[in-house]
Amino acid sequence: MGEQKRLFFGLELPDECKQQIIQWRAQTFPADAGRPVGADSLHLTLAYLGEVSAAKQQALMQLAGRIRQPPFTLTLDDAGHWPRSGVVWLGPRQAARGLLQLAELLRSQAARSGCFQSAQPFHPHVTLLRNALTPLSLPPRNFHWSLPVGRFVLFQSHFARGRTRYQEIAGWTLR
Ligand code: 2AM
Repeated sequence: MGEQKRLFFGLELPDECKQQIIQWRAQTFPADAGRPVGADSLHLTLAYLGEVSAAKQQALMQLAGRIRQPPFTLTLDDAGHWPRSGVVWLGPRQAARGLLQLAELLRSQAARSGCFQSAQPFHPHVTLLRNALTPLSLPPRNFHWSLPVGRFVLFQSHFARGRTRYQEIAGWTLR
């Protein structure tokens, strides 16, 4: 078997929004609350694919290229803490129908192509902190980002020198 890559479909966030989020995070959570995700790594995962062969990647990219769906708006107006996984996140209180449809389609295509898919329902989120294992008080929900989404991306996750980096390897326009 050839080399496998760790891949996932997701949404990139605009640079300006990433900068605003990291400023808000610094003002909102104490420095020892967890390990902050770097601005360049903030994203929203639509479908995690795990370790994927080159042949499976090609098949998944072909299916992604056939998706026809209009753009939608991603709202980030909720925050939460999952103490078991140590994740502090931002997400929508109510996910846009387009976001749910796109994730559902990518997740079902991935499952049919033989990628393991968790039985857990899709919970759209942008991970802000990792290793946040102790109880944390969440901020009042007085924040709101509203982001037009016209594109989704296939990312590769690289782990090197103790750091995870996400690299865009392909992208598709919503239309
Ligand atoms: P997380 O931010 O909640 O940890 C790259 O690792 C991306 O894929 C991250 O956004 C991560 O979500 C998500 N991810 C990693 N492993 C996963 C899994 N087993 N199931 C679903 N999503 C996963």
